[in-house]
Amino acid sequence: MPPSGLRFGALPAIAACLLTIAVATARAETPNIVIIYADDAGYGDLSCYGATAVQTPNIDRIAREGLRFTDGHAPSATCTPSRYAMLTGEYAWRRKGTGIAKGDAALIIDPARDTLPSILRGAGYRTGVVGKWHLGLGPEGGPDWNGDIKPGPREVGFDYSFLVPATGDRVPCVYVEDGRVVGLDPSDPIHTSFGRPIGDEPTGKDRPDLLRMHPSHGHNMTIINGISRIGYMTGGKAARWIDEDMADTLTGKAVDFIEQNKAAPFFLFFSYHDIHVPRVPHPRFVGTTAMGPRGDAIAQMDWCTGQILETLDRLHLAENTLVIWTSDNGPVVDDGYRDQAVEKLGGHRPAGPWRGGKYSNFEGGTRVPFLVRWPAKVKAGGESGALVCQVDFAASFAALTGQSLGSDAAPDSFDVLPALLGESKTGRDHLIEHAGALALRVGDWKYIEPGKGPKVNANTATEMGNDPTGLLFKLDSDPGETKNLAAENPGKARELAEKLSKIRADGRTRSE
Ligand code: NG6
Ligand code: CA
Repeated sequence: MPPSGLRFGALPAIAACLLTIAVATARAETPNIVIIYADDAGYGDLSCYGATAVQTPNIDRIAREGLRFTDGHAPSATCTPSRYAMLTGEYAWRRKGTGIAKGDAALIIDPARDTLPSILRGAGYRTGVVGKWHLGLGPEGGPDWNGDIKPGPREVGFDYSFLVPATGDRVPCVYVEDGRVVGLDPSDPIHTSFGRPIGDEPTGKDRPDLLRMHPSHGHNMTIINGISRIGYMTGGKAARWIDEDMADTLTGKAVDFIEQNKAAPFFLFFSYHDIHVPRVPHPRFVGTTAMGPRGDAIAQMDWCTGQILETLDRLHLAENTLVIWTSDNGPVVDDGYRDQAVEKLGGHRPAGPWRGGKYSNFEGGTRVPFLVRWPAKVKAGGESGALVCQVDFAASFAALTGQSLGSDAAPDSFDVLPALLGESKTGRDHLIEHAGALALRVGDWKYIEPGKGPKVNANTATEMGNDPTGLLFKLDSDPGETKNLAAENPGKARELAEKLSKIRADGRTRSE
């Protein structure tokens, strides 16, 4: 064949290719994306989901101006695995070492893999994370708090980071900005231990007289700011945070990030400490609810949300900013401090209509508040029953911004963008919920695999959903998971158990 024939023969393929690129580009959009990620906020903790004992007008505004999901999920019933799954698009239970991270854990995300921020960075976004991290920092062996702390957020796709490194109740109680402890005096280096005690600072165990908030379980090690924590810490005195100021500090950094990046498309992962323990809101929120510190922390969290919305308004960015408001796991009332959360709960139901809460295989473990607002695209005031999960953000936002995912990337993330934008009532066709055991949701059915452990967590009083032979529920007729149908419907239980085994063995659920 003459060379010219070859060229002409290739033309249709080239044209098809160009067309595909054109279509992809035409579809690609780059709104700013802000994920507001609450810690331990339950489905029933917001007034837009039915709470009456506390009002959340700013968060409610997101619901009013956007879309409110009733079957939106965190990937897991605790923090570290949920965050891991949201940022990587991979279910955390597939990876060892993704359980609740110690305060000195090494970075648990492999920097070689694609992540939600790296995908968006590839689409031209400036990416930032402000707030609770709890995904480990530093190389194997853990971080050197006194040097350059890496790998960390930068290595997994964030241009900017300002972190609570682990949790509010774990040492070290310092902020880490772009890999350095903020305000560290080099002559007072930081050391931490999660095993043997170190240093001679008082602990909650030995000096309860020094405490202004007492532990109910655990949390009896080094006392920082009058509150004993998980883990021992020495040094870093000038760098230690004041719990009361944390919400203001983090909100200030989040607002700065938006202001500094208003010209580019930006992705901000704003990860609250609220309403995790220790609940120590700023004095201006103390007593604003009748529920004690847990209710007051909800009020504070709502104020923080308002600051973000006001910033978007002030900078005329609201119209083309996609705001998601959700939580890393379900609610817990007593999570280790005697802070009156139990005594003052009254009729408030933190998990709303769902059974269980944080740590639990029941719906309360992962079914969380889930709001999406994007005025340019999403109709205001909608409600959606589509099954969606934070693990889907990677594939969905890749699709939104015209990025293609490698076959190894985000293996459990589905493109549910039409559901997230309210264009479709259908989200995923199935979902794995993860607590102690795994549960599989398909349609109205939910199967919880056999699980060891107590039926009720003795510390937190959470109903765990553990059962030695497994549980089967039909959520349309029994949303509260009260009637185990496994014995009367063994065929369905077996079918779902087999599907769950296959999902586990396959190592991925996204096929393309
Ligand atoms: C638990 C802590 C709990 C909380 C949780 C992590 C004890 C007894 N309990 O081990 O207080 O810190 O870890 O919460 O120490 S999460 O939201 O970050 O997953
Ligand atoms: Ca949490």
